[in-house]
Amino acid sequence: MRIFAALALPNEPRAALEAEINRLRRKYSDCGRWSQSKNLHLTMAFLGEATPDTAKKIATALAKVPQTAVCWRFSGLGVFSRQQILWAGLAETDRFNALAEQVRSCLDDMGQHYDRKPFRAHITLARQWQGPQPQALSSPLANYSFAVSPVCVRLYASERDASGRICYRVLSSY
Ligand code: 2AM
Repeated sequence: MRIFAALALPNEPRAALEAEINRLRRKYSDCGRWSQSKNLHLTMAFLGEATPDTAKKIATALAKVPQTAVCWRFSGLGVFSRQQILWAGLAETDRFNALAEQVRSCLDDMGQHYDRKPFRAHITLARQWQGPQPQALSSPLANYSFAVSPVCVRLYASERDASGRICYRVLSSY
């Protein structure tokens, strides 16, 4: 299976992103493939193919990452042009960077390979993005503020449902 470690979103920021996706979709419906609300997450490390046994070991190791709390304030929208991804950025990146470093060093300690691309705290809103660049997309996201909440790191498997749509199955959370 294809696995990755990610943060699940608390309800309020998830609802804000869902509203933002719906708002953008009304204007740019054909410009990309929009994320489903239930799939929204913040990837900490993408591990790729792994056996169920390895996934279990990784889940056990990740459970040792100290618990912390973060503020899910958004900075606005961004685009990774090469990957054609429209994303929402997090404002308080230090906390997320530190957490990604802990998750990644935990994987390093167990000799587990993962995608080494530098971490950038973002949540994918649409893939195959053909729409405007972010400067042209004004967004209310940066105006919202949410309470600080405990993070929930999860190990997910990326799968396809019966109709071929991507869905993410939680393998573990702590
Ligand atoms: P994203 O973080 O930009 O959304 C499952 O595929 C998740 O892992 C997605 O959220 C995806 O992109 C992220 N991811 C990071 N590196 C990846 C890679 N090399 N291949 C596939 N997905 C990757």
